[in-house]
Amino acid sequence: MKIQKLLLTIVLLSFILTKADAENGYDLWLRYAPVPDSSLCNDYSKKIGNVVVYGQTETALVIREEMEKALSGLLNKPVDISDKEETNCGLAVYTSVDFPDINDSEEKMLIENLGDEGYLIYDSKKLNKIIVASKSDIGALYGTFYFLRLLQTNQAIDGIRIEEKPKTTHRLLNHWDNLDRTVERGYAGFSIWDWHKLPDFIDKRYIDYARANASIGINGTVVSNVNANALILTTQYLNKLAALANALRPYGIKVYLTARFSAPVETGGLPTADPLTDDVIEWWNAKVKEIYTLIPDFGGFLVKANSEGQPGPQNYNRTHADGANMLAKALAPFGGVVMWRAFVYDHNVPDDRAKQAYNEFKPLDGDFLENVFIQVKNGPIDFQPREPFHPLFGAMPKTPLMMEFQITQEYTGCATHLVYLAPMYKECLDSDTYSKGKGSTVAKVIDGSFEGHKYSGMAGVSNIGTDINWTGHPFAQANWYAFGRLAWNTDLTSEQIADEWLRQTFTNDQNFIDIVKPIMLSSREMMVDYMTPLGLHHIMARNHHWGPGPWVTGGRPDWTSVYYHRADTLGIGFDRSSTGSKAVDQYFPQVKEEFDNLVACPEELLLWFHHVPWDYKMRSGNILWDELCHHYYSGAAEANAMPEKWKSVEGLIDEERYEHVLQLLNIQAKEAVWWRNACLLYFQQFSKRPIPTKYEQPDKPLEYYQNLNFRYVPGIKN
Ligand code: BDP
Repeated sequence: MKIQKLLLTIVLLSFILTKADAENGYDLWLRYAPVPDSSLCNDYSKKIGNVVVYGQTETALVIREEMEKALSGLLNKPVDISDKEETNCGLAVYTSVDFPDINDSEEKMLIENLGDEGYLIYDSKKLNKIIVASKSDIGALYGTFYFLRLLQTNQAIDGIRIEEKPKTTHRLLNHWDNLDRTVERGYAGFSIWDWHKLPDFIDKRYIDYARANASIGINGTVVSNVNANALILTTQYLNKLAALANALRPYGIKVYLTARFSAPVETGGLPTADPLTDDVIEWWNAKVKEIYTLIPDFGGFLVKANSEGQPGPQNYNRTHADGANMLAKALAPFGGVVMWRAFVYDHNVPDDRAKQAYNEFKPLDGDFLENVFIQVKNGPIDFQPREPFHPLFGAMPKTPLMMEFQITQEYTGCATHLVYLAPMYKECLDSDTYSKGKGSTVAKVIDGSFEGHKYSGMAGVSNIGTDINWTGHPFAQANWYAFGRLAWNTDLTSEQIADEWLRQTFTNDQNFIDIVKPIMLSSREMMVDYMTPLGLHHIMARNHHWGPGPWVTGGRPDWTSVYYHRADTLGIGFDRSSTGSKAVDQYFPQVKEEFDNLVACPEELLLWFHHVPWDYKMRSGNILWDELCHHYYSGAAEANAMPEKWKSVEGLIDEERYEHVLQLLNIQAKEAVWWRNACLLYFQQFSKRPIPTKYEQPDKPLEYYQNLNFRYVPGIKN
């Protein structure tokens, strides 16, 4: 009797524990929860029947494993995956075109045309089965994930036909991870790269990281910080990197490194890192050779040079092109690329910081070798909640430009604010540069189709860390997901991505989707409203960048807030018009005209481009000051309404994540009010106007906010 009781307790306990474990967020959007609708589940079971995944490569093995895990979960019964044809097989995955079934068929040509990463999924009446097929095993892996997404989001699969290929060749995460495992601007714990235990210990996390990335089409990872440490290039670390590369390879993910420009001096013992010096060229050639001996498919280098104190070719009076090409020549024989960042600005140049990258790089268009990308942040300053698109997009037609988005929420609420960033990414991608006439969107510039560039790409600064749920905020997973989906296909909408992410990550329950999707979709605009409305930017606290700091002054001007908002008794905003800093001149005429003209300028960018009087009449009829108050108050009000909205989903999802999100929403609500009060009280000193009486007035004076001081905010070295 006693034993029976004990056994029962163990069973119950393990049930409770697995349940808790199952919903801590670790599984991301790959939860493979049972299909809730039993008739749909039966349909799937009947249709899919037995499954065959052809091929014996490591990737084919990975596909079999993923299929087994996914189908057993979704169909709620053990599903066997075979590597040879069985009778009544309803689903077949082909990892190359050399299989009898698709030989000579019209599909074969199509599959070839979809390229190495593309795939075709179709319901073949002739063969009486669903086929997932690609020229390569990696393409078949991507196709598998697509198919599984259909099931996870409970779509019909009868008669399906899907042709997919990525819009860009390089879809990369950029980890700003240091070798000591701190993460610059990381809010989800420490770096997942356990350098100390590599190469002998392969953390299961690496595999799950690879699965998650492959499922959204990410095909590369820069594992080290752009503020680089030359140590990563030493043989000791390269051996560790090789082990990591081996773990990620079956999932189609290549490893890349940041290259510290002064590495030949720091670890090579040379007296100089001048890129036109023979010894330096030889050092890099030998280093690259060594890397490729260990990692035959190494992706290449990402370089932050002559920016924020990082060394670069300008230390030796050489150009960015001299530096980038020297590395590119070393990498070219092995198929590697250089991603040279355009994020450069110099405090010695008294010019508007927003103009400097364009001024530096535009004249170099045509000087870079074929395997050099210029990697450009979405906007001309620095990942602010809202920026206009970077004027370099469209301005360097001879050079492939790689988009750099920030996924980690350095300026968008760290890991405590629910801010879905897809609308921000889309706003930039959909912006019309007019570089080739109307319709020359940023998306088209970066996909390389205008000029037929061999390479094209998108990079996202990762928000991943050792937190059990990877990203800190459960909803921050959506930003990782959205980045990958958009890097694959810039045409997807924020709404589509939110929908599929929610269904896979939480539930297909329509009640839940109807409540939470609108929260996600409006969250970015809400955050802009309570942080930096109407084109304000760079008014966050110094160094850690968490919370408001419109009063930040002193030190180098372009690291202060007053440099950017320019509030005075007359008005507020940075005059970048043709009578101001002339930053508008860097855009093509149609865009310039719009931004330059006070009346035509989109109000959401007004204070980015113009210094505007406090009593300027806005489109709403409000004067500017009242409109500013309106935005700050409506943003904070929306944030404060979120916890209540979220409470209405209680019981529709697991308790663990429900509670986790609720607590974070309460933090966000508080912090939105903090931003609102601090900014309005500060700007009020200049506007000398009241906060309209209809609003709840700030309950603390400005000094209170100015005196707040925080130590040990995550994301920086303290
Ligand atoms: C800034 C970050 C800084 C990065 C820099 C960069 O504050 O930590 O090193 O971007 O992109 O936004 O290089």
